[in-house]
Amino acid sequence: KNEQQYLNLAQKILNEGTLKTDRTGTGTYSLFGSQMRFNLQEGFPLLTTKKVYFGLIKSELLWFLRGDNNIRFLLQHKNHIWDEWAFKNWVNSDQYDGPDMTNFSHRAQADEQFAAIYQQQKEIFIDKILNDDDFMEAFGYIGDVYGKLWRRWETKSFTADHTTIDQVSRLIEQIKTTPDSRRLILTAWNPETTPQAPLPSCHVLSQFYVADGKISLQLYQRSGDFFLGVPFNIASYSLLLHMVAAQTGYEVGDFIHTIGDTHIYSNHVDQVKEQISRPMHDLPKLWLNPEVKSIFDYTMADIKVLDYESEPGIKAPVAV
Ligand code: UFP
Repeated sequence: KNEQQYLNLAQKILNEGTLKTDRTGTGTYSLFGSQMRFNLQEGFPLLTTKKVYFGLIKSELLWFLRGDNNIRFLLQHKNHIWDEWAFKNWVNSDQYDGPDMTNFSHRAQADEQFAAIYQQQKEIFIDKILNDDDFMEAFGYIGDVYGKLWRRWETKSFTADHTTIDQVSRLIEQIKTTPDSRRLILTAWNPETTPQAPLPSCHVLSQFYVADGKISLQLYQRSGDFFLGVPFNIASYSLLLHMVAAQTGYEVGDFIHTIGDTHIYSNHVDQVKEQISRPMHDLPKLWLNPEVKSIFDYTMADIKVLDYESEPGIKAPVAV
């Protein structure tokens, strides 16, 4: 079963991972270089050993495909997965004059009183991003990552003529015209600008491959939070592959997930053990509205997961 690979790799990280310090100060069990292969013909790999919120995956992918890198669209879809990263822009700026937010993520986990103050500031922030255009322009962007790089990569001559490259359109065109190509690449790492983003892209490179009437995708992810991030990432790129397949006339093949630093945070170990001990259900199916004629025209209602049965969600603190 597809999901078994995820559970096996989780167990392997716990057994063989090196206990390592990390940027967030949390500590992780980490392996370098891992791979899972999901045959999408066997079902859509939305994990069933815990509930994974597919709505968040959909709205985030639609946001990338819009070429958007401002969190307003996500907030309009009640998606809060990128809030902390944009919030950082604001509290580190000279326009912020609220209570001290230094190291907000750690302090909110350790101190209830601070957590309430932080929550209040976050709500102010969200409200302003949604309703104040100048504020949204000043603090809503998350830098040169996915959306921006996928659809609006700035060329060498950008400063003079504003020319950008739409990698996704080119990719779809290339798949249609030269399916045998070994250059079907989508990159999300610009060495000039990405390192300065509040969260530099985790999904650095995607490569597509066509054979036997099927299209496959391999993702290279530089860093994977195995418990919280990776289940989302598997579903997100599997969804992208389904969309690309639908728009180029191929069946779906494999989603191959290659991860560099593959880690379990030390404060997720109990949750991972709990998940490994749970029974699996059959994987759900993905439905895409067949009327949609361009990869850029999907809306939330055009994408559905059918027959999703899962064990309940498992809570765990996010390392920021
Ligand atoms: N992370 C993921 N998947 C994502 C994403 C982030 O696993 O899609 F955006 C995790 C990986 C890591 C942290 O634990 O977020 C990013 O930290 P760093 O930039 O130090 O790798």
